[in-house]
Amino acid sequence: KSEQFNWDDYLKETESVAAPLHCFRQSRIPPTNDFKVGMKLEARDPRNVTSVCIATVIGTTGARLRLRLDGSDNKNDFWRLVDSSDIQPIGTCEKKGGMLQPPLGFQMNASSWPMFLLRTLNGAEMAPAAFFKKEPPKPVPNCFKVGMKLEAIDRKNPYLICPATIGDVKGDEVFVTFDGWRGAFDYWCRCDSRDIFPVGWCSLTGDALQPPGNNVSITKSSAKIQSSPSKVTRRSMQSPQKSAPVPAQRGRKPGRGKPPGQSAV
Ligand code: MLY
Repeated sequence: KSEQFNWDDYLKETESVAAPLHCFRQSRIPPTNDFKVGMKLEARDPRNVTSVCIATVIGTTGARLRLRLDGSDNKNDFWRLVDSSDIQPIGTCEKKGGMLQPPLGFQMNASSWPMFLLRTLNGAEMAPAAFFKKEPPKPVPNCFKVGMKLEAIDRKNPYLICPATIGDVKGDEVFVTFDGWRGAFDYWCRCDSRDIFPVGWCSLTGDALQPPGNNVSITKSSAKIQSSPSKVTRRSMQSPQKSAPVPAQRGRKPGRGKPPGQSAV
């Protein structure tokens, strides 16, 4: 039996088409990932994007790196493509006349930063410049259409790449809906976002593509009722799921349960 997710079958089942390659800001052939765990590089702090910090490669997955900022905790890891403009070889910042900054939430006294920086770089294995690939050019204009299929990063669980459908298009933005997840993980992003990939991306990079959520039938309807008045209406129209993935985040009271983004798989 073929329990494994297969795009060809799935596109037929859902009578849908894959978004064309040229819609995406991704290279046609995914860049090779030569990075090794433990290597250091410079990375823009995702929580404070004006800062360039030192990061360590914690893991690699497909064309992406799992990164942790030196001096930060282990609760704020983030993932970047090897051709992301958010990462660069060590020394780049200084060459450009900039200064390396402590990460947001630097665990030590701010005054210890200069010494921390020296120590963290001393004897470190620095990722060679050749490992960093040039970011692909922006696709213009937005050529996504409602109903097109793609692979997208689950922003609440950013290590996951999942089958998704374009639910709406507005100007340079697209609404990414996650197949079988009843709207709980959907988001708007720019059409040139690095978080969305063409169908087949994961099989090229060797990344594990998540299967759609339980209620796959919803995918068809969500693609067809794209112009429904609101997300709330659409959600209430859907039948309950066997194992509800997660309550809608916006209705969540703070201090109860797991914070968004920390939910276990
Ligand atoms: N088990 C977690 C993660 C769900 C992931 C959903 N993605 C794949 C769209 C949860 O239910 O919150």
